[in-house]
Amino acid sequence: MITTVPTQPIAGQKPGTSGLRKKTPVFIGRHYLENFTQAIFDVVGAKGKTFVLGGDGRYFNDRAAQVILRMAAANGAARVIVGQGANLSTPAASHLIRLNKTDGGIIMSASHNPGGPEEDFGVKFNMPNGGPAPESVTEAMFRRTEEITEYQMLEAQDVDLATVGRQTLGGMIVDVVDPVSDYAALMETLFDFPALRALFAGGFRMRMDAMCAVTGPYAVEILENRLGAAQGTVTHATPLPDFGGMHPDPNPTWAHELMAEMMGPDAPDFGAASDGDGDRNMVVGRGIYVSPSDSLAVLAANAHLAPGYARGLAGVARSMPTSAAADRVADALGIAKFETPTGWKFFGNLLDDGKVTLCGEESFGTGSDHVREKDGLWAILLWLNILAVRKQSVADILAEHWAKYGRNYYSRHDFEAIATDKADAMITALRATLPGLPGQQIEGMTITAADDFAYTDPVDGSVSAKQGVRILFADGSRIVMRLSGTGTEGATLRVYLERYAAGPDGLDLDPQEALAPVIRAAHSLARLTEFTGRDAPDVVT
Ligand code: VG1
Ligand code: CO
Repeated sequence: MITTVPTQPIAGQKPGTSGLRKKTPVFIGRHYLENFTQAIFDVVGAKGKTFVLGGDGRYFNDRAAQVILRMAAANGAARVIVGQGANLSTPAASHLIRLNKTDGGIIMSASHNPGGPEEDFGVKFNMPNGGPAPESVTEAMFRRTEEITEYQMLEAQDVDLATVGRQTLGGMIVDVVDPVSDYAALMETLFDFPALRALFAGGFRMRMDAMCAVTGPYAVEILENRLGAAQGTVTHATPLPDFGGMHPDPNPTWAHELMAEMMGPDAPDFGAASDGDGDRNMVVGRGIYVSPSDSLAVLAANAHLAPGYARGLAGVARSMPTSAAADRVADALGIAKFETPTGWKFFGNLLDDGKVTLCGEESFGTGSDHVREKDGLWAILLWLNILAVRKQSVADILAEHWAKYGRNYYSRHDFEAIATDKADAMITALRATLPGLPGQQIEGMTITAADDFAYTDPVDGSVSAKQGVRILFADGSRIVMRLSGTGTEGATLRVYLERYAAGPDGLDLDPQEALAPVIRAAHSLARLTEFTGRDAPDVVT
């Protein structure tokens, strides 16, 4: 029984950096999820196709899955592969899309944003390559939501998503699969599991904070069950619809329990955390935090120590606001390097085309060509593999890295929930000043270039403009400013700060101290307090 339900466009269904994210009550609102889902199927086509479906387990995930399944069946899809309980980490969903050669997948997630009846929800579409839909596709979906008049819905009972196995829904096959097993098998092909088992058997201690989000079952299976890490290594391991009230954003502010333990007297050898949907990671050594930009650089320099990357890397890509630490490694290795706009969708073509093997963002995202999403647990396993081979502490590995390449001091300052008009006014005013900046002196530094980053995809030639304001200095320092595209309330201003120290002296400063002149320059050039009323950031990473 397929019903054609009349509807009308709902304003604002425009996907941002990573899918459509809104407050949960908005998503639960009449026709909201249905309109967007129909727009997805109208753009990519559903008839006879196979999709993957899963989410990060947040509030409304289970209900949304039933709606999407009924709509997929009504739109003529042949088969949907669903993670048990409607759960799949984002990297696991990307893997299932590729493994089963499906026509794409729908991921229900608002990633690192809090979950719950009054918090955030999100939906995004991933392409047959396993990666987030590019801008041309998300734009088409948005346009479709602006003209939609009806959607297709199958009248049927709920599918049993608790039980692994095959069912039918109307004429469509629904395969409920274990969310972990295929992903864990992929990890076994990339990393030296016997060496990692030996590491843990030798007394290596680790803490993994899954933050009550989707990674828990993956981390328990891989770290504790397969690699023999002590029971209880993974904390907050049970995914909860409201993430237990945690803010599942793996940074020093929100993963403060992990940070306290790693900086404390009985710190284990290695600490890690992941986000709501399992694509982000934070890595911490005993007494030392690893900035995501440094993590990407260290992984690039050492990836060949893991079996999956023993042949070396084709190239490395980083998002523009990410520090240039990885570039220095690429140059030393003589491999290609790329600088893309923020968001994993921009890495897809480079990975598909074999131009790069590793990618990373300053926002705790690292990944490789094994899937088409960033992958938190993958990054943690690569670090473990490197630690197992090098038999050094995280602190020693970082110190050696900086001694060899110099150190890109780096920090991101987030100013959250600014009134959108104020944030827009500040960026507009800043843009207007850019042409006059080169040659000017500020805080004893000379500005050499200032622009609004535009990216031409080297594979398909598509152009993405206005991806962030950059101000570059003669000494290699840099300021980047952009507005977040994942928030659901007001505007979040991200200020990215970088300063290079070649060494051998001055490699051990506190990043905030090392960056102090750059921070002052950023505030002054953007007239940040004047426009926003803020003088201190809400979150510093
Ligand atoms: C943020 C990060 C960006 C990341 C995106 C999605 O976007 O800065 O690097 O790709 O989140 O990550 P924005 O537009 O808010 O700066 V996730 O783990 O939220 O899917
Ligand atoms: Co995420």
